[in-house]
Amino acid sequence: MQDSLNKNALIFGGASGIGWATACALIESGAMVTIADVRTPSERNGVLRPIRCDVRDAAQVRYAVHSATETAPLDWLVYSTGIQHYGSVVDTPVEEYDLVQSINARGAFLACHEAIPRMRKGSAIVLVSSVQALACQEGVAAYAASKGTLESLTRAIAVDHAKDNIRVNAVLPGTVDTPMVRSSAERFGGTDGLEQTLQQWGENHPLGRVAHADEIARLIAFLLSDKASFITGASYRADGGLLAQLAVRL
Ligand code: BMA
Repeated sequence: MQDSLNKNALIFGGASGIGWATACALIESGAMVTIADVRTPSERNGVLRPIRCDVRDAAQVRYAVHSATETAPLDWLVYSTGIQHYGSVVDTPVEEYDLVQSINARGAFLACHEAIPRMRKGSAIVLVSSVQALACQEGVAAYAASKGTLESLTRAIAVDHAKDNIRVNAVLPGTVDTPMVRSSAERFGGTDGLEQTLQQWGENHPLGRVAHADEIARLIAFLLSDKASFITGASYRADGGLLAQLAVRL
């Protein structure tokens, strides 16, 4: 990807899962990558800069954006920070709803709020939403609502900042093999049943398996790149066919 040489990228939630896979893909294509996360990535890489950032705190988000843009404006912003809590509207304590919204959705608002004034013309943003923004399982009220917010935020930013030539798109993954999904699988399948639970969840997808994080990262890298120069305000499902399928069997 020749057009990514020396691009300045900032990835919120870049220490693991889809964010980490995206960091690796962008670094491989020649970008400089800053990761803003509460955790530090387990692997090190020379061109990767980790910054500790709790996205619930506006001052920490501002610091992360300012640090990433000290020497150059931003070309690429990815928001991949996310947690998943389970419960219906009735079961979910309001504090838990606020926590999920704050990390999954309000943090994306803060990141864009700080970053957009520091982005070049021709730059791009990807927000990592979920298929659960469009259709959902039982018992994920807070998570589904937060992912829906990301999808509509994507369109709002795309419309407002088209004049600045900043593109914004949402990626909606199905089930992906990430620490977040593994901890859900452990919760529902127990440690012993973790792999089996992941396999069962994979079988819900027409392609018959869960995704690898780098399959989502490749879509994110494409949407950031100039190859996607006429794509903005769009939502891309990468879900192994999950939402294409009705639950009706012959
Ligand atoms: C993701 C997560 C996963 C889930 C998948 C498909 O966003 O919620 O736990 O398996 O959507 O519903």
